[in-house]
Amino acid sequence: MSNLDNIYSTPQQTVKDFVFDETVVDVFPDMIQRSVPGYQTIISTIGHLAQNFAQTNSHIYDLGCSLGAATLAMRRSIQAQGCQIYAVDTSAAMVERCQMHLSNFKSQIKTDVICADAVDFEIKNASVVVLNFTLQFISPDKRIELINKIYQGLNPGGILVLSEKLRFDTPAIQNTLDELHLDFKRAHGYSELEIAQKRTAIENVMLTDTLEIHFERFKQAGFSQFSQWYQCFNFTSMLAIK
Ligand code: GEK
Repeated sequence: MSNLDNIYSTPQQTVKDFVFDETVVDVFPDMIQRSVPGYQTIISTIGHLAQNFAQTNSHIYDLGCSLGAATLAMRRSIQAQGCQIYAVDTSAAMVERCQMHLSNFKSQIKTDVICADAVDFEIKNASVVVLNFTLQFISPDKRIELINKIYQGLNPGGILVLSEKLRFDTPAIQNTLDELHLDFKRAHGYSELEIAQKRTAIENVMLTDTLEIHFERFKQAGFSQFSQWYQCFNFTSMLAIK
């Protein structure tokens, strides 16, 4: 059982920028399930895709792993022999809890949980790379560098799974999908105060791109085969195959 997210339930004099610290780690599973439509579907599909695309003796990367939900799903489903998973996150609090969490589940697949910036982390001999709601927290000017590096580090036939919250250029679509997302959060018990304070906390920290920008970046990096495989409101998951 995870702790309930009530971080923004009481009025705060000044709402500070959101950080992935100890307080967030404590409530993270509850927070992400109640905030991201389709999160569980995306996690289990990442497991399924890893089962289909993991190559023998290759590396699997979960960049921005948080508590390791995608890593766990992949460890459960990969059957290819000799795979090594690297779960990477910049938050020391996340990495520590992720290590504890993963150690509760037995697996044949070697897994290293590492506190590092995905932008600086070496990617090589990769068959599966996951950026599950991480790229939106990376500085926009570093994003192309990261996607380039992933493309270069992927083996032929390897995949990148990229899940993101989307921004839309058309105001009516932006407002409608945003409102549907807010209704999703209300339906999961978040109050107007919690929604408003979280919005203030995250607005300088999570900078979303349009679908067109993501696709353009894939192309620039060298991917010629990519698509969304999932969208619910303003949340999507994309698949790019080298
Ligand atoms: C999940 N993937 O449950 N390098 C590595 N990690 C980073 C970086 C960076 N430059 N910047 C931020 N992070 C997870 C959910 S959460 C999404 C991912 C969310 C990390 C950050 O510390 C946090 O743990 C994670 O990316 C984003 O499948 O909270 O909306």
